[in-house]
Amino acid sequence: MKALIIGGAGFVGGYLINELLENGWEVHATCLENERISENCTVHTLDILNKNSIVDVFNSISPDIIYHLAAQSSVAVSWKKPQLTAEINIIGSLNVLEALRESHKKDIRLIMIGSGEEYGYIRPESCPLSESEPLRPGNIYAATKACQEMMCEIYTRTYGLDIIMVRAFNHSGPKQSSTFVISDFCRQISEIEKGKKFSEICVGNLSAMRDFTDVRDVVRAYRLLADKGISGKIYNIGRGKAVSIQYILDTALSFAKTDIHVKKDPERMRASDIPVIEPDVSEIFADTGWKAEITVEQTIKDTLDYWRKEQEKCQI
Ligand code: A2R
Repeated sequence: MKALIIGGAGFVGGYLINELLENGWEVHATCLENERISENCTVHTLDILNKNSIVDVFNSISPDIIYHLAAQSSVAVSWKKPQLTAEINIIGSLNVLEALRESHKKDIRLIMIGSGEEYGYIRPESCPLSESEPLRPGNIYAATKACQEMMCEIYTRTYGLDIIMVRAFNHSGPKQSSTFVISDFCRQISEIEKGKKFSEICVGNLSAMRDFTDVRDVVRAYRLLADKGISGKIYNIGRGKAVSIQYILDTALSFAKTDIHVKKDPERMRASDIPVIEPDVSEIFADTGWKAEITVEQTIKDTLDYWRKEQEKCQI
């Protein structure tokens, strides 16, 4: 199997490259000019805002599977940079779809990565959210991902393209940017342990409940979907069990080697925060047999160990 990963230099990209290589796939991955991919695959430079260069990459590789990961992937950044988020996530994804249509290669399968954020303003009683639940995005990032998915449905229906759409719920693990909550808490703890920061952890809204899956489980789902997913279908990917951010904080603090005070930081409160998001993951299980295996506690522990090693590196 030959895969092309668009946006391979990001957090998920590195894990997906390794997951596919370990399973004997030929792997090509793209990154922006200023990025690097250290994994052992063939690397191409690509900005998805340049449609013609996407066509060139598709034609030169002729992949069986394309994973589209390139995105402005942060909700927090989307509040600050809504235009940039819309440009990359909507125009960029449209460019990928157009390039695929123009390539006239109907046997390429595209796996389009969307987000659990797309569900947006849900009623708690709607959880667990099935894929048929109406989308009511609550932030710009979510709106762009919902739009990306709608465009995919149009291209599937109109041009017969083979596309699988994913709504990935929160995923985390070592190497994730500290703009995401587990990584943020673990990084702060590692800095406090090293004496680089006063022994106070800054937190935002702790009552929100989110569904966290380890990134290593998520990329296994992406691999299985290439083979077993049903064309034109949308799949939730998550654990199927939301936990509060308070629980994430308490678990991370339970691994800390020193006493840490908790400080509420108004800067970290979102302009709009949805109380509970939890998926129904029975569709992906039925079609691929996938379910999350790594516990949230393990993800937090591994992420904290990662940040501790990063602190050691800074000392050298
Ligand atoms: O923003 P950067 O410099 O970190 O680069 C990101 C890259 N990217 C682009 N690639 C090609 N053309 C563009 N115009 C463009 N703009 C940004 O996509 C980054 O290297 C990659 C996305 O990786 P992350 O931000 O680390 O996202 P992650 O966690 O790997 O999530 C993968 C997918 C995304 O579609 C998320 O929205 C979804 O899973 O949850």
